[in-house]
Formats: sequence, C-alpha cells, structure tokens
Amino acid sequence: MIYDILVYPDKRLRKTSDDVKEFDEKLHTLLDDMYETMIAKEGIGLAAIQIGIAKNILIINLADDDEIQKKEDLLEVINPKITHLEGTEVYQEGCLSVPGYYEDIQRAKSITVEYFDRFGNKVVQNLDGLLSIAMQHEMDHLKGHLFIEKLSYLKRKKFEKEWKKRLKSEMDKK
Ligand code: QAP
Ligand code: CO
Repeated sequence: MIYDILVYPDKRLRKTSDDVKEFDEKLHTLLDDMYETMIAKEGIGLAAIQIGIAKNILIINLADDDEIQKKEDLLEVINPKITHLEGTEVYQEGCLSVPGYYEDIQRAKSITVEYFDRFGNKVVQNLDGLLSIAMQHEMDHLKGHLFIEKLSYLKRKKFEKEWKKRLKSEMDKK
C-alpha cells in the first residue's frame, strides 16, 4: 500500500516518535509499505512519521555506483541511536516532505549508529559518506525535525517566503 507523504508545514511532522516494542507481522507490513511508498515517490530515505506514523522506524535505499537502487541495499532501521559522531561535511539535501527544495546542510561526516532490524536483531554500524548524511537526516525526523531548521536565518526566511508563494499558487489552481 502506498501512503500519502506529509508535507511541510504539516504539524504532524513535528511529533517525537516512540520506540517500537514488538517486532511482529504488523511491523513487517509497515516496513514493506514504507518501501513501496518511498520507491513510488522517488525517495532514497523515509521515516515513518512522514506517513503519519510516530514510530522510531526509518528506511534508506541509496543507489549504487551504477546509479541503480537495489532492494538488497535497503537499510531497515528501528529504534536507532547515534553513539559517535566525527568530523563535518556539507551535502545538498532534499526531503520528500519538502518537495522541490534543496539546500546545503552541514552534518557530522561519520557516525556510529546502533539499531534493530525487522526481526529485533541488534545492528551496530559505522557510516560514512551519503549513508551517514541520510541516517542523520532520517533520524532528525524521528525527533520531529526537518532539514530546513538547519538553514541560516536568511536562507530560512527566503525559503518561507517562496514556500508560502507556492502553497498560495497551488490553492489558486484548485
Ligand atoms: C533524505 O531524501 C536524504 O524534493 C532522503 O521533489 C537527503 O529521499 C538523504 C525527493 C539528503 C540523503 C541526502 C525530494 C523526491 C526525495 C524532492 C529524499 C522531490 C522528490 C528526497
Ligand atoms: Co526527510
């Protein structure tokens, strides 16, 4: 099932998500639906809160060197915690909940993250490059945060002005 994606400034995106307690069939169906939704909307990452479900669940599926998004590379991440951050890196980010907007964002370059897979097995990973950026971006969603909150004051003001204009023109269309 393909869900609708919540779009900024939907207040539900600001909710803090809760830990998953049961690694059951219901969780597996939700993960499958999140994957189907992410692929349908042409995303590389999705947090459950973006479809209105306030659970600590996210998925990431980056393209490989041949620019193919392979399901075998899919990361299913439940109840993640960052235990180490190192360095800084700037990357031009986007978000399915802020469609059409992209801006440079600074984050840690590499991280150590601990989480559970769909079966409740614990996973510890050191991440670098785009995976590290994507994990930090998606984990922000679980705390109710969006990447636009990291913009400088002036860039945020410009964004808000453009976003309002766009929402208004979409209203006028209807
Ligand atoms: C998060 O982002 C991310 O504006 C995932 O019109 C960001 O999947 C991971 C998307 C930066 C790594 C680096 C955005 C699709 C998808 C749009 C996404 C759009 C259509 C964004
Ligand atoms: Co996002």
